[in-house]
Amino acid sequence: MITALKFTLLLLALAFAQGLHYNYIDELDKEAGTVRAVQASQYVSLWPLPQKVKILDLSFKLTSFNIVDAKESSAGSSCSLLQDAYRRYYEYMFGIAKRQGPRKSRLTGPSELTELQVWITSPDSECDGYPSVTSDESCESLLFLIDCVYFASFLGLETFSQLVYEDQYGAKSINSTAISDFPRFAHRGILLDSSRHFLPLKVILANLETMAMNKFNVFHWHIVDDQSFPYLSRTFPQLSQQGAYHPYTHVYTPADVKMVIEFGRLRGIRVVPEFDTPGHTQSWGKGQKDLLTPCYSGSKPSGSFGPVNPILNTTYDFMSQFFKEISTVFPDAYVHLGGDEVDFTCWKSNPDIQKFMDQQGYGQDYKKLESFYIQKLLDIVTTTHKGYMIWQEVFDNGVKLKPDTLIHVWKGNQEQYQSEMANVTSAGYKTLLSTPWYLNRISYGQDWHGHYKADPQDFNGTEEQKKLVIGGEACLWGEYVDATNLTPRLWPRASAVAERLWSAKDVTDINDAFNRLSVHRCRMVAHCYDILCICISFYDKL
Ligand code: CP6
Repeated sequence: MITALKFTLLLLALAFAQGLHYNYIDELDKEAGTVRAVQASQYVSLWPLPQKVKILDLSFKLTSFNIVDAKESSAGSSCSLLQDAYRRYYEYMFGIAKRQGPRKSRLTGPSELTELQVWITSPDSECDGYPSVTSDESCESLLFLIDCVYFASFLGLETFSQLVYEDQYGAKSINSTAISDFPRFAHRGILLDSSRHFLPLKVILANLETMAMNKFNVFHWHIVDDQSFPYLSRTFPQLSQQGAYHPYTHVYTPADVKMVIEFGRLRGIRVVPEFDTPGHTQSWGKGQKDLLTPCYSGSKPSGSFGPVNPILNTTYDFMSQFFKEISTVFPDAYVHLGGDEVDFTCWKSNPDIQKFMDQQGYGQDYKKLESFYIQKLLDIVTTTHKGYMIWQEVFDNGVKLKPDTLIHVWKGNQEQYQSEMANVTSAGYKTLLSTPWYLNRISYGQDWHGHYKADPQDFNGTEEQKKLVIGGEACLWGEYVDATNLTPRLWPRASAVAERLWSAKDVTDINDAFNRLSVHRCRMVAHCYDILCICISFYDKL
């Protein structure tokens, strides 16, 4: 449905004849795949690098510049998704201060450019949709015409804005450019962890803004974990009441969650929440009696608790209600169900669990008990009509999975994760990679080189297997990260991952990447102040 919405950005070069446009795209086609932005112009700092770029030494000044709907467009002023994007990118390129009332277009000289027209050729109603893993993100552009599909409009505008530079007199300018662009992988995510440290809403929004600058399209929200439960559930408010660091200030209310989702949608970014069970659930136990397994010390309960208790019916009643709520609050087609790092010590100590193990004939194989739980959970989530993502252990433990399950690889060294990718894809599952992109790990120097070099399709497997790799995620776990150090730890390091997941496989020149990334970093730093403005004004509106 969404892919049907054709989105055309048409930048009118008033002084230029049509003929030039066509010659230009022909030339790009002839050189298919061989054109690289860096060869073309000293002004180019595109990041991530588009698939094909041609930049001529022919520049235009942006004079009395406007981004407007084309007359022919079917989605016009009522499409707030687009209007918001025009406003944002205008302010981003020219600053908020200059925006004082409507600017009049006027006829200009031969090397001036006044309008970016946005032309949509399918129904306006699709402006209300959400991005999905199947959204078409490709864009074609020639000279000053950019032709994208719906959610790709942001990507086209982002690329356009990166092409704008100041000439030697300080005038905003752009060179004649032809671009043919599409992502190498459909799933390009960032994981943020709001449980180990609470992340204020504006930090999350600012991060979504920076993600958009890097063409990331999935925000994996690891929202709760052992340490705290900041998600305010309408069905089970006691979970955050008891489990958050603070019941009012350190929670995400339904309005907050809506805002994150909408802020992402306006940038073509999906929000995939993770509710990780049966491990990593200490904070859940505070507000939900009997959810966790009581651990024993000898024959007596020790007073501490382990993973979710898999042997009680009440556990599954709770999970049914809880995930029913989640499926309505989060519009994305996927939810991440975790399933990693389950510690069996507590289960082993509990006599009721031991009895259950005997009854089921599991012997001492606690992986079977874990699978028993996960299988029931997956059935519950299936009834909510969501697809699911899970960490690799769930696959490793042989849990029966729906064919469209996404398996998230995070463990091991290079050799181990490559063989895991081979195993997962040879079993026919789609997969995404995070192991080389644990950005919470830091070391002295330019450690982005390692992130940049890792390639999610580098493993022994057939072409069919490689196609099952749908992308990857950079993970910023929160044990040592809060609002004060999040931005410099994540950016520009995550940008390396962004280019690996967007650009062609052979874009591997580290020196060239360094030159472009240096400029891109400046752009992100410069935008930082504006990001806060944008986020705060957005925040105040609601
Ligand atoms: N929390 C959860 C974590 C981690 C995982 N799951 C983790 C493990 C190893 C490293 C970093 C983070 N903190 N819930 C693993 C998926 Cl190095």
